[in-house]
Amino acid sequence: MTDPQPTHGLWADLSHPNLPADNSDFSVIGIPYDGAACARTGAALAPERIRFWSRHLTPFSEDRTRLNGLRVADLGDIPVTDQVSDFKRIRQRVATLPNIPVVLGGDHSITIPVFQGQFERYENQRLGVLWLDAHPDLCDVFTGSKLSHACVLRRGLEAGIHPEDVCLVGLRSWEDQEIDLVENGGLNVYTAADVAEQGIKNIAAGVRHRLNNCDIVHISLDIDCLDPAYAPGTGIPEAGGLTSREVITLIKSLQGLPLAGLDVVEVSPPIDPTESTVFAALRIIMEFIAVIARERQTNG
Ligand SMILES: [Mn+2]
Repeated sequence: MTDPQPTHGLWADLSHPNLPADNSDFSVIGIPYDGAACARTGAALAPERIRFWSRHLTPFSEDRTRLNGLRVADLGDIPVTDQVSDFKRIRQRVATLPNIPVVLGGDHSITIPVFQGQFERYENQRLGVLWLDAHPDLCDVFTGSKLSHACVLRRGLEAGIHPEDVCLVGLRSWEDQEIDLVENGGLNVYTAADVAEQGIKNIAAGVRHRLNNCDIVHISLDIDCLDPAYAPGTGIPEAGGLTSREVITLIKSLQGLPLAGLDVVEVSPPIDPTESTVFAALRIIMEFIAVIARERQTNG
C-alpha cells in the first residue's frame, strides 16, 4: 500500500518548514533510537511515521478547541549511535529550549536525558512527573545496562525527582528488583486495575492533587500504558491496560498544572499493522497541545 497524499501540513498545519523554536509554543524532537529495547524493536521508526500522519490531522482537539493559534517548531531528529555521548546532546538540547518540548521516541531510554535536560533547564524547581506506562521502569540494571528502557524512572529519581512528585498510571507488569521501590518508595502508584476499579476521573483527581505542589510537570507516556487493543504496535504489549479514552481524559484533566513537556515512546511502526498505535500517539499529542491552548485562552 502506498502512502496517501497529505491533506494538511506538518503537525496539523501548526508547523511549517524552518519555523524557529524561539517563535513557537512547542518544539518537536524525534529520537529514532531503539537500541535499549529488550524485546521487539522498531521504535526507531516512530518519529518519521508520527510526523507523516500528523499531516492528516486537523488543527482541532476532540472538543473542537482551535489549535491554530499555536505554533509547533519541528526541530528534526537527534540520532543516537552512542547512548552516552548522544544522550548528552539530547540533554543539552532539551535544557536550552525556549518552549515546551514534545519528544518522540524511540524506546523509553531516551527519556533519561529528557529528564536530565528538564532538570537543568528548570534548575532548583520542583519537577513533577506523570508517568503513563504498563511498567515502572525502576530497575537499577537491566540486561547488563543502566541505560536500559527498564531503568528510566530509576535514573530519574537518582537525578533528583522526588518520589512523592511522581504519579505512575497504568502499571501492571513488574520486575522483582522494582517491587520494594514500588511498594515502599513513596511514589504515587495507580495501577491499570486501580483505574478500572476507581474510574479515571477519581484517579485524575488524585494525580492533580499530587502534582499541584510541583513547579513544573513533565508527562512521560509509554504507549504500552494503553491496552494492546488500542496500541498493539509496541515492543511489550501487556493485556489489561488503559483505554485511549481514559488516557485522553486524564491528560485533559491536567489543565491548570504547569505542564512543561511531553515524551511519547515505544511506538513501533513495523509491528503496528493498522497504524492505530501511531494514530493513538498522535491524538494524545494533539490533546496535550489542546490543554495548553485552552490554558492560554483562559488566561488571555
Ligand atoms: Mn513500558
